[in-house]
Amino acid sequence: STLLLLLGSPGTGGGDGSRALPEPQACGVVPEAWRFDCYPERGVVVTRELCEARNCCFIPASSSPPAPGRNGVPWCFYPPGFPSYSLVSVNATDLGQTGTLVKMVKTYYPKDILTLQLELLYETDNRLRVRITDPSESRFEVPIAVPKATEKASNPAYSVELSNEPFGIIVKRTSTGAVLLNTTVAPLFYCDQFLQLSSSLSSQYIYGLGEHRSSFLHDIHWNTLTMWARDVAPTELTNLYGVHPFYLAMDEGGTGTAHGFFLLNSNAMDVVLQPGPAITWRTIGGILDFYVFLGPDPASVIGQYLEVVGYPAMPVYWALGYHLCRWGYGSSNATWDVVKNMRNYGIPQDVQWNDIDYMDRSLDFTFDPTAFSTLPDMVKDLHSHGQRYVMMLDPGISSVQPEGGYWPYDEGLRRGVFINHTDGSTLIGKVWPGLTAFPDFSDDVTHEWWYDNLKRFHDKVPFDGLWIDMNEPSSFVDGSTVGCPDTELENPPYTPGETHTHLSHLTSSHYNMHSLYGLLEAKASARALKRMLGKRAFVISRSTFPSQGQYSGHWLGDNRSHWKDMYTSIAGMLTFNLLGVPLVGADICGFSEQTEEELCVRWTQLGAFYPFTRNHNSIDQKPQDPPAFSPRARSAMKQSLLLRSSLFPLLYTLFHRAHTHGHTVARPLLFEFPKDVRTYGIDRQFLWGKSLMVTPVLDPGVDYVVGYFPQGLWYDYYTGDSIRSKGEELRLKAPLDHINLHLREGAVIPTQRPNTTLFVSSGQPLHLVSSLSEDGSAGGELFWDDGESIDTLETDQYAHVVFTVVKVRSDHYRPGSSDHYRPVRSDHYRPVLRSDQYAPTTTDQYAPT
Ligand code: MIG
Repeated sequence: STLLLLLGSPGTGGGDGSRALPEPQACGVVPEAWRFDCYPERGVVVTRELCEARNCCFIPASSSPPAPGRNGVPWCFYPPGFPSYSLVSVNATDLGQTGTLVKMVKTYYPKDILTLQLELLYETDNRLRVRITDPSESRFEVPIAVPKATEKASNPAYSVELSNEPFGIIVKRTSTGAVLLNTTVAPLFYCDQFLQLSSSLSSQYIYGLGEHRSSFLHDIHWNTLTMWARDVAPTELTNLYGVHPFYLAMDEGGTGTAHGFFLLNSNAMDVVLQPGPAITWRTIGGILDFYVFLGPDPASVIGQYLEVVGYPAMPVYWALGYHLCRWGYGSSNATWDVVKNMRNYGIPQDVQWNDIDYMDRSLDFTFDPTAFSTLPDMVKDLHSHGQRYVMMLDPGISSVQPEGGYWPYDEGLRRGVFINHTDGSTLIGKVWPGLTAFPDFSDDVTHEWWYDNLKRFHDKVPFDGLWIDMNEPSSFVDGSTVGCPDTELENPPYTPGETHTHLSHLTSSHYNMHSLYGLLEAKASARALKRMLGKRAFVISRSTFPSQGQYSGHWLGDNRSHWKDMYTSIAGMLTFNLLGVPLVGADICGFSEQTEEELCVRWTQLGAFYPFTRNHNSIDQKPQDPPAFSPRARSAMKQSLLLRSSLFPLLYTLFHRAHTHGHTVARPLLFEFPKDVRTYGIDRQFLWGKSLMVTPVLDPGVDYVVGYFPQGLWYDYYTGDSIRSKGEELRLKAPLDHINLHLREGAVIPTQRPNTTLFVSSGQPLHLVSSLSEDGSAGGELFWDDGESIDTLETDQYAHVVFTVVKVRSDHYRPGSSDHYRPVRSDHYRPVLRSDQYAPTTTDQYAPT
C-alpha cells in the first residue's frame, strides 16, 4: 500500500474499489491543527502500514513527540473525503426535522451501523437538541430525566444547515452568523462500540468537561480529556472521579457571547481538544444525543444547561458552615476533643465529621464498639450546641458475614439489591472491609433497602448528613474475585484513556452505567435523608454526573498539602459551579502529605470562600484543625471563618439563585465581564455572585498578591476605600491574617453578625453593605427562610427582599439637562460599616501599584 500511495492512484487500492488510499496532495493540504486522528489507539506505535490499512494519511508531524498522556499532532489522520455517512432524506416534524443517514463503506471497527436516524429538535429559542440513533435497534440511553419539548421554538437564536455528502451539521448563531458547531470537519463514526463526532470550535476559550485537574480554561493543544469515573488522586491529564461531557465556549471574535454543548452519554469516552480549534467526542457506547445552548452570555448558557439536567438543590443552611473532618481521629473521644477545643477558642464550627475509622471493621452501618463507644453521646452533644454530625458511607457491603450475621448484606441478598454477574450470581469485589457486594442504586428496591439501613443506624447514631465515598465505584481488585469475563464489552475495539484497569466486572449494564454510580447513590441517599429527617438532605459525593447537583455536593477528592493543589482547587470549584454542583470545595489545608502552618492559614482563608468549606486530612498526618496551630495562625483562621459566617446571608441568597435560576455561586470573572478577554483565563481570583471578588494568596512567603480588577469602581471590603480600575492588575497588601475582598460598584449585600454556628430564623442581626456606583445607585437581594424545611419556596414560607439604592440629587438634578451628572470623588462612596458589623481589623489592605 505504500507503493500505491506513492503512485497516488486513487480508486485502485486494496481490491475493494471503494478503499482508495488518499492522494498525497490531499493529505498535504490538511494543516496540522486540523488533522483528526485516524489512529487514536493508545500504546500502538502507528506505522505507515498500520495507518494506510485504514486508508488514512500518514505524515510525520513537524513537532517533537507529545508529552505523556497528551497526543500531539497526529501522524495518521483522515484525508478529505474519507468515507462517512450521507444524508439521504429529510422531513419536517413538529419539533424540527428528521432524516436518514446511510453509509456504504464499513469502517475498520466492528459492527458499523450503516443506517442511522437523525432528529433535530428545536426545543427552545436557545436550545437545540440533536439525536442520532439506530432506527433498527434501541441502544442504551442515559436514564436521567430531561425536559420534553412540545412545541417547536418559534424564534430560534440558531440556524441549522445540513450537509448531505458527507453528512454534517452546521449550527450558527443567527444574530452574528458565528459558527458554533460544524461536524463536517471529520468523518462521523457510528459502530456498536465506537461512536465519534468531531466539530470545529468557535474559539480557543473552552471550559467545563469535568472531572479533570487543569486550569479553569482548557488547553486546546492536543489535550485528551477522558471521561470514566475513577478513584484516583487529582492528577493532570487523567480522568478523575466524575464525568461531565459538557462545555461552555466563548464565540469567536471576543464579542462576549458564549454557547454550550452537552453530549448526553455515559459511556467511557475520550474528548480531544486540538488547536484547529476543534473537538472530537469519541465514546464506546450509547447514542449521540447532544444539545447546543445559545446563551448568549456565559451565565445564560449555564442556566440553559441546568434547565436540561436540573437545577441544584437548595442546601440546608448548615451545609454552608465550617466543617471539620479527618481520617484517623481514632476514637469518638478524640473527635469530641477537637470539637471542644474549637468551642474553647470560639472558632466557628457547624459540623463535625468522621471518616471510615468510626466503623466496626470498616462495615457500613456499624460503629466501633470500643474506640467509638461514646459516638452517640458526642452526636447528642453536637446537637445541643447547634452543631451537626456527618459520617462516611462506602457503597461496598461486606459479603463476609461477621459473627451474628450482617443485616445489610443478608437483607440485601434477600431483596436482591446487589449487582450480579450475567449468570445471576452476586458480583464480589474488594474494598475496605474486605470482600464486598455492590448495591445496584438504579433500582428502587435498593433505595428502600438503603433507607432501611440508614434508619436502623440513625436510631443508634442520629447523624444529620452523609458523605459518600468510593462510589466511582472503586474496587481494589480488577473485575471481581473471579476476574473478568472474556467478552466484547471487556475488550472494546477502542479503549478510552484510563479505563482499562477499571473496565472490569462489566455486565452489560455496568458498561453503560459505571459512571452513573455516584449519581444514583447520591439520589438514593438524598431521598432517604429527606424521608427520614423531613428536612433538606445533606450529601457530599465523590463521584458525580450531570444532574448531580439536585442530590448532592462534591468535594474535589484526595488533593495534597501543596500550594499548587490549593491553586488548582479554584479551577475545580469554578468548573463544578458551571456543572450545576455549586456546593463544592477542596480539602482545606490538603489531604495527603503534611501541611504547613502558612499553607494552612492561606488555605483556610481561601476555603472560607469555597461554597462548601471543609478541612479534611488523611490518616497518619499530624492534626491540621485550627487549634493545632500557633496562636497567630489560629486567630487568622478564626478571623476568616468569622468573616465567612458574616457573609452567610449573601451566600445563602446566592444558593437560592442557583436553585431557582441555575446561577453560579462561586463565579468566574468572565461571567460578569464577558467582553473583557483578560478575564477569560483567570483562575486565581473569583467572585461570589456578581459583586464580591476574592483575591487569595496562593504562594508561600509573600505579603502581597496581584489581582486583576476589571474596569469599574471597586471597594475594599474592609475599609471601604475605592479603586477605579481601567481594567488592570493591582498589587494588594496581603499580610498573613488578611484575605483580599473587594466589592464591585453597585452592590447591596446582606450580612449577619457572625457567630460560631450559623443562625437563620433567629439570633444574629442582619446588616446591609452597599457599594454605590458612580451615579450613586446600588442593588441587591436577600432570600431568607427557616434554613431547613423542604420546598419553602413552593409553600410560601420565605422572605425575598430586594434592596435598591437611588441617589436623589435634589441640589443639581434637572430632568433633561445634560450636565446633571457629575462624577464625584470616589471616596464619597464608602460601604457603610456599622460599628456592630463584623470587619476584621487590619490596616492598609491595598496599595495600587
Ligand atoms: O481509599 O475513607 O477521598 O477523603 O479520607 C481512601 C478514607 C478512601 C478516600 C477519600 C478520602 C477519605 C478516604 N477515602
